[in-house]
Amino acid sequence: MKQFEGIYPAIITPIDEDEEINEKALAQVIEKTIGQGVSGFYVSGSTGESFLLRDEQRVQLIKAVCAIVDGRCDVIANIGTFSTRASIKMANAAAECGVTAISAVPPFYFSYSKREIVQYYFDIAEASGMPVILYNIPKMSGVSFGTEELVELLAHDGIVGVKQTTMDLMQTEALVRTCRDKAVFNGHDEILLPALSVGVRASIGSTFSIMADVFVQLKKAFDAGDMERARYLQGKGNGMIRTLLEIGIFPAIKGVLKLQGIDCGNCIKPFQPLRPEDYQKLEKALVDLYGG
Ligand code: SI3
Repeated sequence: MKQFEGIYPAIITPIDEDEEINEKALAQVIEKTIGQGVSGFYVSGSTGESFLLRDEQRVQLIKAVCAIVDGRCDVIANIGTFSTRASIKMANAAAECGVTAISAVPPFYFSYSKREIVQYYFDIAEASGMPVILYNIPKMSGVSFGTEELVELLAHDGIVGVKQTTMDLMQTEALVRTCRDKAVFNGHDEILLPALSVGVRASIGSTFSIMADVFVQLKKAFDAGDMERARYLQGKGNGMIRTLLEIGIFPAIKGVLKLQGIDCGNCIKPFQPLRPEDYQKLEKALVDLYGG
């Protein structure tokens, strides 16, 4: 079974003024982060504003990322949509683009039973034949998985891992210990170091698009047993994350990329463009992170 290890940016979706995908800026973000040592990309996720994109835009995005990456590292595509049939269609399209694995948020809006959600994942895995990574993000999806439910899902041969966008490190630790042949991804960048300490080996996160180098170095320091440096780097990253969260994480990430010289446009409306005072805060956070 494939081993996933390292830092995976949950990549933003650069757009132009008509809210169409800007593939040139996408390539710039990908090249910058590959140069910083990332292991792959998570595309069409929350950070990618997937639920604000049209279906054909999501496929265009996945195709473009696979073409730019061109086999140099992994590509994981979130194909989750509102219905099983539509998710399978998106999974098959992602498979044709050449992704390494697919991932799916649980179906939301209607309050499905756990039996329906479990079957949703089994149907996607069986119909697509692709390795599936569960996307556990209770705060946004409104679906809270219990540890036993995740273990039951992970027992399926086609389900190869779970992305834990939750602060529940007790659950993450239990999954790492119980499901040894599965990949447990950390999903909150601000707790990468504690997640590594409970045995996690890979992390998917939105802020890696702007500071992958910090987190690649953090993991290296942890692996080398240099806890002082690992803590220092987590603290550095968290300083930036605090500012991003205060402003609004996804628009703020695009704002930082603009300050770093890659114009990815705004987020899709109803997200609002940043204000001059937001850019001032981001400039200061960048100086605190990398120096002036
Ligand atoms: O699908 C995705 O785009 C992600 O992987 C999102 C990722 O888990 C982020 N979660 C949310 C809710 O934004 C984190 O990277 C998060 O932005 C970061 O830890 C700051 O809280």
